Amino acid sequence: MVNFSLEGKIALVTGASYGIGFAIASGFAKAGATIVFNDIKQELVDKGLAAYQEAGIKAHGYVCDVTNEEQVNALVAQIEKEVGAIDILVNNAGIIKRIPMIEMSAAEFRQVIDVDLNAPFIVAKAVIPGMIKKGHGKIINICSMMSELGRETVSAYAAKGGLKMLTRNIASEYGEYNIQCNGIGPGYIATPQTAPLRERQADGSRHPFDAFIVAKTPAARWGTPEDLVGPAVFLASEASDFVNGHVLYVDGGILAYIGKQPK
Ligand code: NAP
Ligand code: GCO
Repeated sequence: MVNFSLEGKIALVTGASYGIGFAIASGFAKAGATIVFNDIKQELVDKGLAAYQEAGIKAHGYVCDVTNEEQVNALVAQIEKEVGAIDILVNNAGIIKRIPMIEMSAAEFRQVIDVDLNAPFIVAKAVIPGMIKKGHGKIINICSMMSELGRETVSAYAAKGGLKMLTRNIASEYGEYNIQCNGIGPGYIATPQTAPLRERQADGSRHPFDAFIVAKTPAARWGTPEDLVGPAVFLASEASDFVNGHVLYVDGGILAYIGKQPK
């Protein structure tokens, strides 16, 4: 019998007060997991706790900046004490800066790399010893179309290409401890992060980028955070115990598609 259940598992989803992280954590809870999440500010954690409660989910929320190794180590120790050792980690917290590369400061570039690549390293490093002790663990890194593709203004999001390779490195180094590390590469998903790309124009028409994405996606729509739930539950469950170092693109077909032919 294939086992997709997360019953009895403890899952830490970073930056999961809303958006993709919230949807994945909520899906994990429905599959039986105990949910722990963090966010960078108390007000976001409070907002998240209220949203989980409204969804009928008992979640544990903590303030923690995932780029800060000391804070992350303290968070993991606190979770182990108050909730239990972590079985599933989703490195979801992320940022993007849309700035033409020659106008971007090195400090801005570093900030994106810090949250989107250094932080998954820091958090994974903190939870792996507990997973080794338990004899199993699942790490899911939230990658991107930009793990494979380039586009104007998002040079620092190259971090997501690095995150794909970090995924393969963790899988290579800790697979023998029954730890599977995989990525999910979301396509274009309607969340606050992508809201500026979907804003209506002054004349009420669609943002040109919005129309571009719908045309570029065989599914002919933006994804929703809920589209990521099934793939995430699969990668967190025993059903994927021999899947390691893979990035599962959940993109409505973008990466498979050459684009619409001109009329
Ligand atoms: P989002 O709406 O911006 O949510 C990300 C969360 O992470 C926010 O709560 C954010 O807090 C938090 N965060 C940022 N920096 C942090 C830090 N240093 N420590 C702790 N938490 C921090 O993003 P989303 O669209 O749901 O995206 C979630 C993940 O998917 C990100 O890694 C993103 O890059 C990735 N992704 C998104 C899309 C998409 O189309 N939306 C596609 C592919 C990949 P603040 O609100 O304060 O920033
Ligand atoms: C952008 C977008 C993307 C998406 C996503 C695609 O400006 O191109 O924000 O980077 O958020 O990561 O997978």
